[in-house]
Amino acid sequence: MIRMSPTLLCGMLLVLATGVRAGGEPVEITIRDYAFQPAAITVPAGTTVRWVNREKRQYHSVWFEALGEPEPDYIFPEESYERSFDSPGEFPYRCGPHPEMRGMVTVSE
Ligand SMILES: [Cu+2]
Repeated sequence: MIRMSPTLLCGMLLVLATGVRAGGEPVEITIRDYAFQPAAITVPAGTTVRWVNREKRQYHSVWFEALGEPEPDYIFPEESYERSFDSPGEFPYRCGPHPEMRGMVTVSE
């Protein structure tokens, strides 16, 4: 039986409750039923976000069109796309093939 201090335990629970902090594992967004889930997230600067396609068959893309970038490759079921956010701001994105699929990443200080 491993004993843990209450402080350590609280810290671990906080991490579980708030998601992964900057510099840790990527924060994950699920793509399913033609939607980004959750569609809006707020992360601290320096966070990597990973979108994972959990559809059975449908491909999608994660396109930060407003940044003037070309659409990236489609991600097929069980594939993923990652992007790091180093500067604070609001970063809207959409799916290329499905313009009604939209999301927002808000990066805090
Ligand atoms: Cu799509």
